Amino acid sequence: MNDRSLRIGIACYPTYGGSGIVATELGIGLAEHGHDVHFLAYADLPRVHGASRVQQHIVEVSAYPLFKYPPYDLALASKMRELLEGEGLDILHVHYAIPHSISAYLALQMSPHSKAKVVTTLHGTDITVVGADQAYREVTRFGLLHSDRILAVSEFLARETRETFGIDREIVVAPNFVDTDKFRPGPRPPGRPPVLVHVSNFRAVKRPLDVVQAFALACRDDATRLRLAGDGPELAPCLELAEKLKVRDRIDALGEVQKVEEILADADILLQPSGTEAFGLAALEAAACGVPTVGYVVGGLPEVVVDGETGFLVPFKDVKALARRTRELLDDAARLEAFRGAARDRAVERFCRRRSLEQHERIYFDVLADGAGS
Ligand code: GMT
Repeated sequence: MNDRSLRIGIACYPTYGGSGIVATELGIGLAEHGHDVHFLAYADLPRVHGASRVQQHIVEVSAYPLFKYPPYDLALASKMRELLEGEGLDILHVHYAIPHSISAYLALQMSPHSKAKVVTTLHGTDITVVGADQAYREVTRFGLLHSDRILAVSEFLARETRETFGIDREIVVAPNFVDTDKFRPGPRPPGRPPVLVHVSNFRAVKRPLDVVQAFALACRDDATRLRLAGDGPELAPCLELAEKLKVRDRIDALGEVQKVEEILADADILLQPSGTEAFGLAALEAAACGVPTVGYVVGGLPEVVVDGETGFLVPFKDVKALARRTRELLDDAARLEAFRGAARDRAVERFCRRRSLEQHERIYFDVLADGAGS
């Protein structure tokens, strides 16, 4: 591999989970490999504080009475242009198609001397929900077609993208990854009651109400606890449902957790019955901690969780099956142990951080080589 140091711009949403985590962890890793990384986002990215060879640029959107909707995409394009010209970026890697890929296109148009290449990573709802919406469909397609490389976090998402937008270009699968040194199995103190965990932003798409229902069905009369990590609009309804089902006293609502690896390392099973999931980063992080996932067969989740080996995937909306599989695992210590080992091994072999960093560096050097002769 070419070992030249690159100047890489990374645009992302400053979110606690999903694409925000993937983008920031990727950038920090690339900087550790000797590249200079510039993050662009509309708010601070606490994870990058103190990292060397990393700078962050917060995109300010000025208000004006005429603007009912301040144009973030334009402010972002202007900031991107500044970095393309001022820092001489080689790569502009945008995470989540909307509006980042369109802003990148605009920024390149405004920087005629820049030879930077645009890489767009698709994360999920940018294609399956927002991008598929008639209001954004054509502009998303435009952003994709004008990216020099399109990456998707799963085979599922690559397929969905081709079908939704009628694109027959190559889409490279660059799966989510996990730091398997940080996310690792922890000691389960002997004798402590089993612990189920759910980690999400508590939006309807994550179906956390199904988690509470399955917990109530599977663990009606025992001491098993359910930990809910994260916050969002569905959390309060979940706790109301738990009261109604008389399991509230065995549920710990932890709110937004900074060190999710500690929560996962102390759990036995992750309950993750999302309605759609392009990949399922929480399931991967759990696997790295030796925690099997029980969820629905949706989207790219089967690429992360192998049914019957590293977890169980049941038909969508079948809460009874979710509860049954959970109970089965809790009652079969040998099987749970086998799943735990298999989940950890698969995370290390297929989805470790080093492998992903090398894949991204390869993609960057390839795309730069493509453009070198033109
Ligand atoms: O829509 C979300 O859940 C947020 C989104 C994001 O961009 O943060 O998550 C998506 O990206 C993650 C990281 O690539 C994937 O692991 C998630 O599966 C994906 N979520 C969905 O597809 C619903």
